[in-house]
Amino acid sequence: TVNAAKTPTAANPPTTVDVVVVGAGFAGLYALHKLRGEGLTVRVFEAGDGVGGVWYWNRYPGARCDVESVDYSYSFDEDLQREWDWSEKYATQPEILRYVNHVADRFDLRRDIEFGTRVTDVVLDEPAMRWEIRTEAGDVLSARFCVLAVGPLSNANVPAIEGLESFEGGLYHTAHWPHEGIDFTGMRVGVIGTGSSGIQTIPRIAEQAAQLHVFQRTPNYSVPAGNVPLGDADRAEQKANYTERRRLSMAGGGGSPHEPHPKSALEVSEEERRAAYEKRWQLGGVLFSKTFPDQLLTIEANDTARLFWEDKVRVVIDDPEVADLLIPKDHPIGTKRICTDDKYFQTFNRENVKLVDLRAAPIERIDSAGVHTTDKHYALDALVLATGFDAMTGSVEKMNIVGRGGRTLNQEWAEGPKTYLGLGIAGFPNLFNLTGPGSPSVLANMVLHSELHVNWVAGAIGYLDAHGAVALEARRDAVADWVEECADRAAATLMLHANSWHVGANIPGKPRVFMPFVGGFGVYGEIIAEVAAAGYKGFDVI
Ligand code: N01
Repeated sequence: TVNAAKTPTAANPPTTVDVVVVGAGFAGLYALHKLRGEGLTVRVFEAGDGVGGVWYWNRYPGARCDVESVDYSYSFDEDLQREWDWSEKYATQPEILRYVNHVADRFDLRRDIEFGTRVTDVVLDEPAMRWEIRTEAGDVLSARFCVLAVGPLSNANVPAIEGLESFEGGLYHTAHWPHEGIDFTGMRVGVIGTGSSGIQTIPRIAEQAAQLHVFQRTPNYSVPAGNVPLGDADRAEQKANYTERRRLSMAGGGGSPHEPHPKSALEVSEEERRAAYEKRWQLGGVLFSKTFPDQLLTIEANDTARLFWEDKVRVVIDDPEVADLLIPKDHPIGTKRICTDDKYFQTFNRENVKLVDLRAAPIERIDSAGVHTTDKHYALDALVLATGFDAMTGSVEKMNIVGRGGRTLNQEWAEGPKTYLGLGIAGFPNLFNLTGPGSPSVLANMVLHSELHVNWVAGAIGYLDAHGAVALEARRDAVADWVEECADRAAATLMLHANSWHVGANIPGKPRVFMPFVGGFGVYGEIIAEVAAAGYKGFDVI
C-alpha cells in the first residue's frame, strides 16, 4: 500500500509527491509513464483491481471497440506499436484488456499504482498551493499537481426504478459485469437499454437465453460493425503506413485517419451519394455517420443518410411492426453516438426474442420475480441493465473537489461543466481534467486524445518549472469564452437535436449542456498547442 500518513499531523506530514493521478485507464497509465519519465514523482489511485478503466469494467458479452484496433492503441512508443499484433479490425474487450496489461508490465507502471482505492477528496491547500488527496482507504497525500483521468463513461447509471433492489434473479449492469462471466443458458432474461452496450450484448445474450425480452424506451441507429480478423499481411500493411496513419489521425476530426467525402451530400448526384453511403456501409462501423462533411450540419444532408440507413435496416427485420418500433424517429442520424452491431436487428427475427415497447407501456416497477410495465408482468431469471452512464461529469463530481476559497467543483459546475480547453478550471490551479467536457472527448479516439492531453500537461509542468512558477490556473474570462465557443460550435451542428448523454439528457436534473468540443480533434489539438506556444494564454502563470 501507499506509504502515506493515515492521520497527518505537523509531526507526521502526509506523503508528498509531485503528481497524483486519479484513474488507471488509457489516460492515467500514460500520464504515469510520461510524467515519471519527466523526473516527477507520481502516484496513481485506481478504484478497480486492475488497469484498463472502461475495459476493466465493461466485460459484457459482445463488448468490442468501435475504433479500429490499429488506431485505438498508444502511439507514444514506436517499439510498442510495431511489436503488438491485433487479431481483429475491432478489438474485443478481452484483447484490449490484455494490451493494457501488457503496457502496464512493459513500462513497469504497477509499482506506482494503488489498486482497489477510490479517491474521495481533492482539496486545495491554498497557502501552500498544493492538493491534499484522500482515499477511501484512508491514504492522505500532498501533491503539487492533480490529474483527473477518471474517464467520461465510467460512472454507471442505475435507473431509479421502483423495486429494483427487490429483484431476486441475477441483476447485472453492463459496466459492472462479473469477471467470471454469466451463463444465461435456459434462462428468461430481460435487457433494459438499447444504446451501444445493449445493442452489442443483446445478440450474444439471445444466443444463450431461453427467452429474451428487450425493454426499449428509445430506438437507436446502428450500423454493422464490419469486424474482420486481421492476417499477417493486413498487419504488415498497417504497420508499414503507421507514421502516416498517426499523422492523419492527429489532424483528423475524430482522431482516426479517415476523411469524409470531399463534397456536400447535397452537391453530388443521387448515384454518387448512394455509392458513397454504400461504400461506408460495406466498410462498416461508425464512419457511416461521417460519410459527408455536412451530414451532421443540416437536416437535408442528414436525411439522405437516415433514409439510406432505414432502407438497409427495414429489409433485415421480418416483422414490419417490429421494424417500425426499431427505427428511430426522434433524432437525426449520428447526433447520438451511432451504435455498431453484429446482427442486432436480425436478432428480433428469433423466436426467443421479444421487443417490449416502453413508450407504449412504461416500466412501472420491478418486483422479486420480474418487470411490471403498465400493461404486463414479465417473469425473469436475470435482468441486465444496459442503462449507460452519468457521462463526462459523473465521476469527477462524485469526488469532493475543493478549490480556492473553499468553493467546490460541484458548485462551480452547478449549471454545467465550465472549463478552459477542457483542461483547466478557474479556481482550481494545477488541477488538470483529462478527456472530459470542453475537449473533443468521446467524439474522438480516446487513446490518442489521452496522449494529446497528457503531453500538453507534461509541457505545462515543464513550462512552470522552467519559469520558476508555482501554478497554472485557467482565468475566468478564458473559461467563459471557451464555454461560449463550445456552445456556439455545437449550436451550428445538429448535435443539440438529440436527447443524448452528450447533453446530460439521460440523467434526471442534469443541466442540459452539450459537453464535448465539437470542432474536431485536429482543430482542438492546434488550439491547445497555440495556447501553450503563446505562454499559456488564458491561464494565469503564478
Ligand atoms: O449507454 P446509453 P451505453 N428505463 O446511455 C436506456 C460508449 N460505448 O452504455 O435513450 C428504460 O447510450 C436508454 O434509453 P433512453 C458509446 O460512446 C461504446 O449503451 O434514455 N430505459 C438507452 O437506450 C456510447 O454512446 C461502445 O430512452 C432506460 C440505454 O438505456 C456510450 O458508451 C460500446 C432507462 C442507455 O444507452 C454509452 O453507451 C458501449 C430507464 N429508466 C458503449 N434508463 C463501443 O465502442 C436508461 N435507459 C461499441
